[in-house]
Amino acid sequence: MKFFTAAVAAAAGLSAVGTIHAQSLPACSSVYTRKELLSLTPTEWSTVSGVLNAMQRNGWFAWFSYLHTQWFTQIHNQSQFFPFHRRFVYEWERVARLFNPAYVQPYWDEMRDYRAPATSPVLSSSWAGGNGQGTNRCVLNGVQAGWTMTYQSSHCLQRNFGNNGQPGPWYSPEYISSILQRSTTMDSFRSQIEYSLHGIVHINMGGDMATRASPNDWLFMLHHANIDRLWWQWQKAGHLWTMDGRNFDGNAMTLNTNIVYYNEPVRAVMQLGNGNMCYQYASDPVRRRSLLGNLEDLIESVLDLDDLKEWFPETAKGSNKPGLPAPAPAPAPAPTPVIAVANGRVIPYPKELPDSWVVSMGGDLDSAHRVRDDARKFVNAMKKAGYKSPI
Ligand SMILES: [Cu+2]
Repeated sequence: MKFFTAAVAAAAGLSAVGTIHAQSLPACSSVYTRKELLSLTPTEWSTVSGVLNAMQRNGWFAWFSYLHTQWFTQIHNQSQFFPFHRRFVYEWERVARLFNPAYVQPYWDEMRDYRAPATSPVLSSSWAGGNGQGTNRCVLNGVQAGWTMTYQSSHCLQRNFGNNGQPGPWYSPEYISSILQRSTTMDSFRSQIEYSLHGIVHINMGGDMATRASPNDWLFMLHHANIDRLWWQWQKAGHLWTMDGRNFDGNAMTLNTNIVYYNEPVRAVMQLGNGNMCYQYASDPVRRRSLLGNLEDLIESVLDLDDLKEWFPETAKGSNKPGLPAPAPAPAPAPTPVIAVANGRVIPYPKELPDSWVVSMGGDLDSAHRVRDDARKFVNAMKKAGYKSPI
């Protein structure tokens, strides 16, 4: 890609960790901020919904669904997962910004809503809309209400919430934080996220979201922006340039490996705020909401850490707290009530990915089972320690 060679020739920029890094691309001259969906202003939301309607009229939903379907087996279940999806959501946003430069891709803070996702305002008529209705499970409210999708064939946009219309529970912010703290390789981080939060949201929303053509549903972009945000949190916690594991062809994945379809090296998307990745994420809503400033403080304050060291190694170390970095100077979000720990609740077991779905998506059952068992053990350990979550 032209921009990449030019950028490399132009010399290395400052990396996010504050040292000159040979792998850095030049810093962006301006950076826009991806916000949580529910913190958009009415003006921002009308920009977004206007652009989505225009993109639908112009066939972009079909195009992105086609791409995701076409390359499906090469972008999941190995180390292409994070870089491909970062590039893919970025491309969506880039096209959207051609329609209206004010468009910025929002994300869904799915951890906030993990206990009962269907009750989230995100899935209400004011925003992304809710469960499909009738025999065909057509989505009839929200920004895509009554839409007819054209890929792969003409059909209404479908959702079919799992668990008899009551999807979830999903994965607690505490568990996601634990994954961020425990993972030391891209390969382990990727399979932990891919087979926990990533998979359950796809299968639990059902309909188009549970298929290879999931970008038909705009929830895909909200979901993958959140997944991308988690990757970035992990990167910022000492794994900025971490890339390992395997490519789809079995070869080692490196920073020089090309991203599937886009044919740009992985390094081109590694560092937000540099090169073409001129965006950042708004401060973490989980951090704002927790009683003591951040979840690790909370966990530390109410627990004998000896019991939980293996789950929260960084918290146990005391100092730097990856997973929940300091809030970026971002626009003020909608106020969220602080829930006292006294009203905290035991973390529920997350819903599990059905084997049949994992297999039908070409996934790896061993990985899925490993993550399932890990998540169960985590819930047991937190329960045993007497932990009650404020979220
Ligand atoms: Cu995907």
